[in-house]
Amino acid sequence: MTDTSTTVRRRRAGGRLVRLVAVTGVLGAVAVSGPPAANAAPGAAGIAHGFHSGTVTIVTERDRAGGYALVDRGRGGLEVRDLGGGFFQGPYSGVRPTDADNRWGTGVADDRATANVDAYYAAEVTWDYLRAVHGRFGIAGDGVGPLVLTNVGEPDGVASYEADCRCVLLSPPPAGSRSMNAIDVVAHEIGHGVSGVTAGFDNFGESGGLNEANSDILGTLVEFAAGNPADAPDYMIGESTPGGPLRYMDDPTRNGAGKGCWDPSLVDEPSNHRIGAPAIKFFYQLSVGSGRSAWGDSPTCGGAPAVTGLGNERAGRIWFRAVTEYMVSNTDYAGARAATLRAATDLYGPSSVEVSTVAAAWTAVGVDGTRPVPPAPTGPKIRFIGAWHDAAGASTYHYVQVTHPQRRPVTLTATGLPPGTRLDPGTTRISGTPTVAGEYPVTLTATDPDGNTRTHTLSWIVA
Ligand SMILES: [Ca+2]
Ligand SMILES: [Ca+2]
Ligand SMILES: [Zn+2]
Repeated sequence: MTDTSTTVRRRRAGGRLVRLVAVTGVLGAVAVSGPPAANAAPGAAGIAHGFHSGTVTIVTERDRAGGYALVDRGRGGLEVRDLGGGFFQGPYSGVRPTDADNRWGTGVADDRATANVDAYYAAEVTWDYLRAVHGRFGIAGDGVGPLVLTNVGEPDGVASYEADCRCVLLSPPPAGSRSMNAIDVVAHEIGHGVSGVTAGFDNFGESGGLNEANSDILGTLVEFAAGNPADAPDYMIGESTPGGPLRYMDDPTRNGAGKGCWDPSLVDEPSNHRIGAPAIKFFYQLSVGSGRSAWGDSPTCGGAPAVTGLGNERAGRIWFRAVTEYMVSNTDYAGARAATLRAATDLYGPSSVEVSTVAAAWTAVGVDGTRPVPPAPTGPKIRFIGAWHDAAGASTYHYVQVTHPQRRPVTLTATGLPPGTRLDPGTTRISGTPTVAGEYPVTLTATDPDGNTRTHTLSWIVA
């Protein structure tokens, strides 16, 4: 459940890139111009027997061999690729799982085909939630669906997000156990993608905590929106994963997963999930309210007054607008309070019950509005990238994550690219087939309309 985009995960041996999994076929996720109509592409109706999701309908497509593949053109080409226990080697890792009769999985917990369709279905319902509720077409709003890489050769029980390729990475289910591939977990990871291209949270301190909290909140909102009887909605995170629930939103102290109340030492907590704990409790109270209910039992902090919740729809709109429009890389808890108040004011007016509820719910987790909000950075920001690793002759792509705290448009340029690659016009995606091995220092420059620029240099290693 981490955002690992700053980590180089590709395994190397003897200084050379090792491809542990053969690359077969060409990835289908291509940029489209403008948002597609819902389910515009003719898909095939498949039946998935998931473990987490039960028996559900999915949309697949026919593959060249006459079977079906887990590719959904009506949802931005979102796709599952199965790494078969191999290591992540970039977006073309692994193979497309196929099925001859479009009836997928067995529903058995540790069956890998079942894990694949659980992940695929979860990505589909996440797409639907973003589109239907927020009018957002995919992670970056550009109509491109996420890529979900399953059965990644990582320690058991890993779910992560890789910003380079807009990939969700999921471990295989341990033998005799269940996968991580539930709706709230997959939506959590996709949530890292959405916040990554909007708020662009720093991955440390209170901003890092808000990054994790945002993903938990989106995971829960998607779980409610899916309305899947096999995964009854709740305010727990990862309740059907091995060892779950990972976190309780009503009261994160319930399983020792974090503090329920903000205090100045919160940033000393040992993980971003723990630093985010008061924010998931804030959201719970904004939606459900404080105290005891069918959904949980959520105490207020420091004797703060009780909170009457607004429900998921209004709470979700406020939170999503705050993250995508107002939160920035260094937003802390004081800034999150200010951003959500601003979002609620936009949506419901300055003297609305929604605004007063946002204030009450933050106060109820110890964020009372008395601390100053740190000033936002100015100008574009390029997320730190250490290196890219690819092989000569193999097609690839990388997304550069560029954000702007003032939400201004940004133009990206790139120099020093390996022969055979280019920056796709009008995007932040660099793609192609590098033809010549070598180590290329690539300079990325982001410029906004006011002439603020940011440059970043990375090493692109072509083996
Ligand atoms: Ca559930
Ligand atoms: Ca849940
Ligand atoms: Zn996470």
